[in-house]
Amino acid sequence: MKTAVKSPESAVYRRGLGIFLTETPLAAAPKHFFRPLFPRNPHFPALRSVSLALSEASRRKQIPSSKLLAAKTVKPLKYVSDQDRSLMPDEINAQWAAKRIEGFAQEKDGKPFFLAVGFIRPHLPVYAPKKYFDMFPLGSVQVPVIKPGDDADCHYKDVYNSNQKGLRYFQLLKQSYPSTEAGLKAFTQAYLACVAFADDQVGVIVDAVDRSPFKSNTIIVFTSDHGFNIGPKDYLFKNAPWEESTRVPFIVRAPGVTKTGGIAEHPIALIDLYPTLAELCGLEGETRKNDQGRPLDGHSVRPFLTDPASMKWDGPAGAISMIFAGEDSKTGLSKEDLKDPMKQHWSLRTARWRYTRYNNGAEELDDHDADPHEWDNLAEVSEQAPAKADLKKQMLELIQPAKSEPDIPAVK
Ligand SMILES: [Ca+2]
Repeated sequence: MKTAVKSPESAVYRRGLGIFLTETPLAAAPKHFFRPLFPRNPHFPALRSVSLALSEASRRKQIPSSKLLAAKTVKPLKYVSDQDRSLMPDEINAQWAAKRIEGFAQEKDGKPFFLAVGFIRPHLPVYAPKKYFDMFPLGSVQVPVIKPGDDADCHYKDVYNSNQKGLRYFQLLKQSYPSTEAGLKAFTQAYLACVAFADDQVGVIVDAVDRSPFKSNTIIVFTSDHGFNIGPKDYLFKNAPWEESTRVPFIVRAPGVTKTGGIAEHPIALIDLYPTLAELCGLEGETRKNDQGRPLDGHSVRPFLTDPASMKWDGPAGAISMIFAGEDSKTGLSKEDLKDPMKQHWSLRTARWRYTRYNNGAEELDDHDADPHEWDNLAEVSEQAPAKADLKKQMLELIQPAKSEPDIPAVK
């Protein structure tokens, strides 16, 4: 098949709002540095053409391409060798944050600070400098445990068409390598390389905190907005309701509160981050800016930080994830439907169960005590009907907005 995307002569990758273009021809850079995700598929060239990337940036920022170039938000990438090259976006972010922490120390004004630092990797495309690929030789890479035909009792394909990214990417990966396992190995190696690369960047910031006067009074939280499904259920992407896609790291270092190495088992959700930080920092009072705001949701996870073995807290028994139904949907959603929480797909994870409910009413029920890979959908097993009904009730309580909310006057 032919593609409209021409084989690029320059390499491109995103840097937050900006974009790098290479000065060197693609062949001059090591292939692992700009690794093609689907090497045998022309629809996924390793690197998109400059004009395509520029037009995308232009569309996103709503600025003409010529202005982007003139404003130098698009910069050439220098690559001579791994030792002599432009920094990658995440490296720039990490170094910026480390410098900022040094700056806070020099200010000596005694004011507390909040610093949020985002990293792109291991987001697609899974590019990282070669040394991180070398840490995971292909022969040593373990791919996820996959049961053939596992997707047969799932309902994802009932609500999404085959063009949906996770379904499409898995098929493309299969087509791009001599075998599915070879494709999954290559992808997993790249994913691990990106995780190791991101881990190093986190280290740059943690080291900066530890060198600073803030070491013993700074809370560090490391988390992510989603996981990634690498192959199980013939799916390769985020945006799936299953364990690997909905699970995120949630690592907290809170001096005087957490102990090194503690692992809590109770499910929590990212909505709990804000109340947790507020409690740890002793912040009280109104959280709304004006009358349009709503009371703060979520619950502090402090009970699990002080005692990881605890299963008791003020929050719910399960964590919910919403999967946006709008992209490549088979279920015919209107523009209004896309804004309606009840028209999306939802998944609830408790300590034992995962209960998933699609917007067409189809259900999946997984018993993690017996089936950690979520291979057997028990939603139609009659003995599990009471458990399923209870999980559905818990899910609806978490999704549906409260009928009435306390009338708290907002701070002006
Ligand atoms: Ca299955």
